Amino acid sequence: MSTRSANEAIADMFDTIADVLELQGDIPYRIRAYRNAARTLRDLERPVEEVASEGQLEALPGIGKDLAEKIREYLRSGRIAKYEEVINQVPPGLIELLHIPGLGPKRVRLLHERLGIADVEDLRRVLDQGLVEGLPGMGKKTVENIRRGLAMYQASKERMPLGRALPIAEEIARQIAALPGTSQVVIAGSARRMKETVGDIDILTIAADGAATVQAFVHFPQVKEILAAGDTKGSVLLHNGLQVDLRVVPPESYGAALHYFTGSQAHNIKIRTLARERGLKVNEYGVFRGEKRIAGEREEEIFQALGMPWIPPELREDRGEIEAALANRLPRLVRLEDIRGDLQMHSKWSDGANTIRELALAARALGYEYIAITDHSPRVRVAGGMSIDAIWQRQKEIEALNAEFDDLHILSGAEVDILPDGSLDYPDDVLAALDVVLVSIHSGFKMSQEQMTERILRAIENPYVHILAHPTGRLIGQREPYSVDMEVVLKRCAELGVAVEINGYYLRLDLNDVLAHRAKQLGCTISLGTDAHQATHLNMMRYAVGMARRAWLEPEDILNTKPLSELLVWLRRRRPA
Ligand code: DGT
Ligand code: CA
Ligand code: CA
Ligand code: ZN
Repeated sequence: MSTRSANEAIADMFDTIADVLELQGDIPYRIRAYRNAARTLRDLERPVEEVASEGQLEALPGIGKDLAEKIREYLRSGRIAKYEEVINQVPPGLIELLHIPGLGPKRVRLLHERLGIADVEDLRRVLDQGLVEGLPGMGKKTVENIRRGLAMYQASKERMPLGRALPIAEEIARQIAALPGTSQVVIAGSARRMKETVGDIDILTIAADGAATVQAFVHFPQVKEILAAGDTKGSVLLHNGLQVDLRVVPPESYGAALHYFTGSQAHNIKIRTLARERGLKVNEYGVFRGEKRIAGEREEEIFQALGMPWIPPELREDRGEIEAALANRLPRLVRLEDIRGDLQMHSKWSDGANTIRELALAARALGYEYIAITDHSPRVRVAGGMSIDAIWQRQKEIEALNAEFDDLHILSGAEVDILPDGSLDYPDDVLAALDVVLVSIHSGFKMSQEQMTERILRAIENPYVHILAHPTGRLIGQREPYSVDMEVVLKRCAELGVAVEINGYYLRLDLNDVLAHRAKQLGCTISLGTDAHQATHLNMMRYAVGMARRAWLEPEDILNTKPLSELLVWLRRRRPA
């Protein structure tokens, strides 16, 4: 049995081929083909073997004849000749260097040729010795950027984005649930709190035979290394680098253990202090008065014993949730079921992999009432931005689909680039013809805070703008937010009635929880969008909702909890008559 899914193994090989081609300065479209195929395989929700056996590989987005043949080669032989050929052409450490923010292939090649660096260790050394500054194109600022990129890269190796870790954890949890004698398998820790990145995964279960359950767990095919294996606890490192801890807990303290291992640590500490003030003791076995256990079986009882209602995990960060619970003032948090549509996605008209019809069918399957198709504007050239002519053609396609579907309404939208001077990438008469206008920044990140703030303020002043998308531009583990005064921007959005986005794409999660909470306080409306570039990405709405819940948001705070009729009114509200 293979230790990893073929989907993941092939995706990794395609990515590595792309990396090497990039280092060798190959043609961009060839590099992009491998990257797109890798993304398709990672997002594919069933085994690629199945697709291959149905003869449907070529029907997958971004998989042509040549790449399909490479996939079949792997499924036949466990190898891809092209992969083996290219990895022998460069030192492996050089490929890793490509993943450091601020270091493109050109710079890696330069550092390799001039300073002989071959891996991350070498890079750190030459940076510390001041050898990089002064090389062609390596000014003080660039070097500082590389230094920050290296720090971010190292931090990101220790924490995995939630959107990568959670599906892996859920698969492991399913496997544990399928073992004989297990029940109530649950993912606790930061993943249950929907934190944007996780250090490791914590799983709890009840089991008839603890030792046997732990043994089965540490021998799952995904496991690379066993870190610990006892009667009630197992800890493993998976091939993909994620650590998973399993704890077998007795039924009578299941609720207490779930509360304890959900954390956060800060929340736990505050709960324990509060308990002590009331003459109680709380630990992972229960709530105790003296020697007597007064609660422990269900999580709800733990809170009840302390005189408060159950607190949703996403709030448990010691950010005022315990005080709110004691005062019976917890928010009625938004749930995934409250979301009636998705307000950011890309179709084949720009850089999406699916047609509008395919996106619409996927959205219907999710039970949505509406979606906004928000293809890029022309300036975002890497994303195949839409010409004005293309907008009119796309409009016809949308009208036809709207005539065909009576249970889903497709809004014609665009994600319009904010140019460096704050003007927009389409003229007003084009914006006026769109149902939904998102604006966002895709280039020219390096400005002073003052300039960037001015740029965004000017953009949202335009009366056709509805939503400020991925407002800070950060990419988790890859790119810091650009420098911008969000306090000023959010205030102005609230005044103008421009919504701000929580982008649910797992590497963005932008606004994050803290900023989204501030946006609510300032009176902003929040829009949730997945920024899907293929239909399967629509499932990432759960991460947007997770961020919203961590921000204490209620259904009323969110634009796309509105029924279609109300949404349409909202969209027309700011427009000139
Ligand atoms: P992570 O893994 O870094 O993303 O964050 P968590 O919150 O999952 O932390 P982790 O895995 O170290 O521990 C899981 C939970 O167990 C944590 O949220 C709270 C609880 N816990 C672990 N160690 C301690 C501790 O020393 N004191 C307290 N009060 N709680 C702890
Ligand atoms: Ca954890
Ligand atoms: Ca842990
Ligand atoms: Zn975008």
